[in-house]
Amino acid sequence: EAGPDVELDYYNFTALNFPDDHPSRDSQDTFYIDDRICLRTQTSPAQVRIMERRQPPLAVVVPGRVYRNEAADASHASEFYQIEGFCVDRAVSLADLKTTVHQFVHAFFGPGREIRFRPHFFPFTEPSVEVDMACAACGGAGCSVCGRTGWLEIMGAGMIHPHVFAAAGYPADAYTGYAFGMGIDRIAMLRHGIPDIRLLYENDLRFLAQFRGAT
Ligand code: 2U9
Repeated sequence: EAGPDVELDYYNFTALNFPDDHPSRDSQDTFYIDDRICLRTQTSPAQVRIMERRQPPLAVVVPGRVYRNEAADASHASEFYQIEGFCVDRAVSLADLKTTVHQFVHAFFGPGREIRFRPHFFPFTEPSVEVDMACAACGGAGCSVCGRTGWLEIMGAGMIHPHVFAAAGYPADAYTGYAFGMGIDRIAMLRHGIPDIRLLYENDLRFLAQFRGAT
């Protein structure tokens, strides 16, 4: 599924339980068209729109372009891609989230890759976690690729906040759901050893030729 790149700040922030004074609402971080309309900073607003239209059980992924008003460097671009997924039903648990993430990591990065959940905070999930996978360059011992930690951050995730269900019009306490989000660019960089995100956007054929036939 997809949603609009140009979003109401209601879907991008308010329905996702961001407080009115949250720093990411600032025009230093978000591109505004006018005082109600912005370029989406994540794909989650599309998922709120899906929940408004459809009742659980739901299992949906939303890939798409997102926008951030911040300086570009080797790991940040003002436009990049995310893929977010969510699953809502009666009795969906954090264990279901962990199993799903584990299966993704094994399929995409190879079997036997360890993952860990670190506690984190997002307005739209509670509890929230960041997910790390063991660094393949050093096998977890610590090296320059993983900043000596042995771990690489690959996504954020958590259990959907009850305020988000309320914004979508779901009855209180009827459902639970997990959600996850990752930067596609970052995941591709880790998989292919790409050192600078900007290489993905320059369309230099000498860079692109190495991916001929790649999956
Ligand atoms: C709904 C409710 C909750 C999606 C989620 C993240 C955590 C997350 C970042 C990863 C790197 C954005 O590209 S990034 O900067 N995303 O950490 N996203 S949970 O949560 C949702 C989605 C939809 C209705």
